[in-house]
Amino acid sequence: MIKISSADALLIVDVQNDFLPGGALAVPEGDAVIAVINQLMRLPFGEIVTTQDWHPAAHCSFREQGGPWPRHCVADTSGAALAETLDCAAVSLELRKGQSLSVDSYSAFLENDGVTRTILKDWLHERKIARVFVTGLALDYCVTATAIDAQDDGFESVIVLDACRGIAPLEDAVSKAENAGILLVRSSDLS
Ligand code: VGL
Ligand code: ZN
Repeated sequence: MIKISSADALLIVDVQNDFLPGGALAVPEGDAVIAVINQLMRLPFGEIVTTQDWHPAAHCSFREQGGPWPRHCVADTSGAALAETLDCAAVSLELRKGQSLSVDSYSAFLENDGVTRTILKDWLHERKIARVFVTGLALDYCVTATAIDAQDDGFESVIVLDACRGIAPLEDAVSKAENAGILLVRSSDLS
């Protein structure tokens, strides 16, 4: 068992309509994370953070701009909104990322250029957070990138596997996270 305390933060990555079944970049079973995350939010985390992929309409990651993805999570559209059934009452920070036209940001800490930081590291440090539990979508992109950068930024970093779903098969993301030294747990391990 892992006891959650006020020095722990729950990071809820990109649980947005476009990543749910029927969305523009649907993650298989993406909606299955919502109930698990709602349950996790009852634990005594010091901070709970949601992130949102929040792209301009002509973002570099979109296929029509030569990028790898269909158009998704365009700022201020319903696809970019958080899942309606996600219980956001206890969320203390809503972080939006991927807003620059020419650089994507899978991680909630660091853009894909490897140098541009978001506010998240300082924000968590100011609030005395030592450990982060990362959940959400997609496990093999934004979740793993966020967990690895959290660790690089000096936080203890844990992925809650059953609170995540990925685009590719689970094994690839799991071995990448394990190789990076990230602890993988299940939500039933937390109390
Ligand atoms: C994501 C691909 C493109 C994610 C975001 O949230 O994992 N994946 N943009
Ligand atoms: Zn994106």
